[in-house]
Amino acid sequence: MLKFVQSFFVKSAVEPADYPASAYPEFAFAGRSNVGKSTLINLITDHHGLAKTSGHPGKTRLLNFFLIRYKTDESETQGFLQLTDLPGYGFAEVSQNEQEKWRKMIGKYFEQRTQLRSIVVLVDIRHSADKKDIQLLEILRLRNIDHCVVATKSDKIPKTKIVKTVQNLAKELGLRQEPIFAVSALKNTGFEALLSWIQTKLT
Ligand SMILES: Nc1nc2c(ncn2[C@@H]2O[C@H](COP(=O)(O)OP(=O)(O)O)[C@@H](O)[C@H]2O)c(=O)[nH]1
Ligand SMILES: [Mg+2]
Repeated sequence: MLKFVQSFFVKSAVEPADYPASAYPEFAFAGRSNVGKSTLINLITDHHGLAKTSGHPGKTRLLNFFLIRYKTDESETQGFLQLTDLPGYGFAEVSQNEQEKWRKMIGKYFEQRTQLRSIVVLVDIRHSADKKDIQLLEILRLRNIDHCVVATKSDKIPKTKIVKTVQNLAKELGLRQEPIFAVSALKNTGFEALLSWIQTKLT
């Protein structure tokens, strides 16, 4: 099992020239504002307050980079990886201009971040697939960028409905081989699958 031993906030950036120079394998978290990106990063790193969770959705407009020291218990190997908290999308009050800026920032990141191993796309388990999520997944498929989907807030629906809901979401989102994991930050469940999936991308 992959364990995150230590985690640090490195920096925020918009332009590629300002990204951290390190070349560690990187995993980025994307999704609508308020879907639970920062919460998920805090949970898997077991570092409360590492990524800023906010009651003001849509406020974070930067790429936030985190450095993680990890261990795996099987082989006692350790190393470093990076996580990126991508700015959320899909807020109605955000202007065309802001949306365009977001698209450019993300586009450059996908294009230029060569150590990017995979994108974790978060969707809220309570909602059926929305246009913005589908668009992002289309971009990832078109650019051949590895990705998976995490359905957040699984504590908000009855346990018995989780499997079926996740299957429906996968269909609506047009997933093919990509896995989809249901997680709950409140109940602290579902993370093992995501972590082992990240682990497979490290070597
Ligand atoms: N019930 C529940 N609430 C969650 C979960 N994950 C996140 N939240 C809440 O959703 C809100 C937005 O989370 P945040 O991580 O800031 O979302 P972000 O904008 O995507 O980074 C916060 O109030 C979190 O406490 C979850 O698994 N279950
Ligand atoms: Mg956030």
